[in-house]
Amino acid sequence: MTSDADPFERAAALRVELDRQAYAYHVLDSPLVPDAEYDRLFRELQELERAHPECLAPDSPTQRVGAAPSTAFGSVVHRAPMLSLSNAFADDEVRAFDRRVREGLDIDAAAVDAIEYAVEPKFDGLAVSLTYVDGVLAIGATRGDGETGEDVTANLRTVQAVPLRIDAQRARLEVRGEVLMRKRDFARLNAEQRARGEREFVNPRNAAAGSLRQLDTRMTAARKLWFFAYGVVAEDEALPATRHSGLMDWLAGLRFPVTQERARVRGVEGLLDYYRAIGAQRAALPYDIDGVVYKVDELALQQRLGFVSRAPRFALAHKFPAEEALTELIDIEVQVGRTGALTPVARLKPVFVGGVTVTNATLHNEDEIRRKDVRIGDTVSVRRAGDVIPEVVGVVLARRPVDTVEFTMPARCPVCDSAVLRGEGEAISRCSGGLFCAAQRKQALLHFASRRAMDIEGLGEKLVDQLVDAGLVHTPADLYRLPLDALRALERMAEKSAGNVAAAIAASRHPTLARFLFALGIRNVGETTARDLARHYRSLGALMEADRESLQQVLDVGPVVATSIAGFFAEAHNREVIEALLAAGVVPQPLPALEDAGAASAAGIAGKTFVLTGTLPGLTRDEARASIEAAGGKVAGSVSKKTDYVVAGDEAGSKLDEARMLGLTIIDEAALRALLGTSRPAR
Ligand code: JCF
Repeated sequence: MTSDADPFERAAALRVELDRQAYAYHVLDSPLVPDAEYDRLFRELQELERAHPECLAPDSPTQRVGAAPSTAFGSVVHRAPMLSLSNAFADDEVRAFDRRVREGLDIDAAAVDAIEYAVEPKFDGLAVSLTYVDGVLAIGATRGDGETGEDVTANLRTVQAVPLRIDAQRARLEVRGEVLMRKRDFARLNAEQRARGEREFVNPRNAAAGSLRQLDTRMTAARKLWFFAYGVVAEDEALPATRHSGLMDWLAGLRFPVTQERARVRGVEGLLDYYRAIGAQRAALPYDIDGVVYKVDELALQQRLGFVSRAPRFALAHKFPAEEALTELIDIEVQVGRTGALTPVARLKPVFVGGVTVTNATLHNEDEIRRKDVRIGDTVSVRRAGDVIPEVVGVVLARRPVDTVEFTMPARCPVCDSAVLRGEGEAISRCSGGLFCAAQRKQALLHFASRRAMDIEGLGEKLVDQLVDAGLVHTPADLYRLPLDALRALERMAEKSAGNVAAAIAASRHPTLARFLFALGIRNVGETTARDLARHYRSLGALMEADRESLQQVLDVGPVVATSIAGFFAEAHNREVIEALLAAGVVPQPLPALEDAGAASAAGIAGKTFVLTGTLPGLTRDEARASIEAAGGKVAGSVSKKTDYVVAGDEAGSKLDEARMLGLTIIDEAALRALLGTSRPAR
């Protein structure tokens, strides 16, 4: 919308737009824009009407509290209006609130901690009223416009957290609270919607609203909704408490769900401390909240303070910064992650969201971009919740310019120019550059050096970062050509540890073929597959020449694994790295077959006592026994304190339980094979 010099025209345009958005939100349960965008336009209209009272119109959206009730449900006229709360965003507004409260109660200005407040999270759901007559839930209603709501009694009866009957000795009780959908149930619902090819909900609140307002209450019942009580309407009968917090305790005693996060604090500093504490917990809470609510705790004081127009003077909603905002998507770039995954990232016109200025947001993958129909040049909705990476959640199609550009995943890695591959049925595209790709280098080096691969002690994350950032190491082969001086020169590298690392690198020159293959970091080749490949091909050269058909002869290697192995060795960069490793003196040793494990002088096994229990996936009991004995170990029939290892397979029974009781070392087949296949003692 363009800004217009004529306030009448601008106000009219804002009303049309706000009505359109409100209809989509309240009646269709399908918002067009984030709440913050609606609020922004709403405030603009409010300010315009304040500055130019001649523009004010009785049909302005500013003149009502909520939306018109939809016609699908019967209506309920609230006995006492369902009010809204005054909002605050900044600390200063909270200070002003506390000051007004104290002034309104004629409290000495110096008594800053005079007021005790009941505080709780502000649930991001929809407000409802529950009326119990003679202890039985008789009427359940939405807030509607505050005066008249929808009769959703039958729907609310399906909500498990709402008591249908209460043990209160009163003719009539009206409890108010919030219906919401917990995050976990929301995620599950959307996954189901997606699987059925149906529309997903934008957020838990809209899902809750859509679920509660189902004409078929079986639909409501199928969606898991939750309820929190936060108030009691004072009627003829005296209230059983003198404080708000006491009322909440009473409601809890009647089995109404009340939040665990509620508290009582003193003074404005208490309010602000609570705000920050809940803000820090926000992402971890099982339900969405959009701020915190402060209420003067003492009911008598609440009554003295009274109301301003539509909101109580004794309460305040202190809102968190909006987690969603609109901005322009300037470009889509592709980032290469540490595992080679290519992630499309949106470059955005800077926007303040979730309390920070955001300029990049993830688009996850190619399919997500298609599904959301995001194009370069679009106005998009960006979400940043907690410390989670900001993401593009959707497009405002109504604002799409004519010249948007669609995104295509590049065919070659933007970092290393290797081919980009995307497996059938997979969402993620990956760079096939492996060890060669700079973006993957650090992770690949760490994996290469890890204990179960080349086992280079001391080559951890910090050192790898330094080596790569200094341009000293591009591929694992470079490790074996590192001058000691270069290591010494690195920051915080003491003389002794530089020597230790150099020694560890040198000592890793004779890995088993299996460890070497595992260290290469071929996708889908874990320790077990690496060992099976080593046993099958016996030499690196033979494996490198193997085609997909031959590879599938290997135990447990199917088409997917065969493709990734063949693909890895087909990439010229990977062959170069391997050649460089060999040239640098790295000589993989063929894995000794199980039957000649004894020849490997298995120090991890000689003299040790083993107990076998359960079914091992790839070895019979006799094979395992023979291999252990060939390596100088003993196999016992029962577990005792003298047992060194319990080898547990599937459906291991009481021996495993005993082993746990005795705190013995329990290993699986892979670990047994590792012991058999290495000449080093187990650690
Ligand atoms: O979300 C809440 N915790 C909450 C919302 C608590 C309240 O006491 C409220 C509310 C919304 C309106 N009171 C009103 C009047």
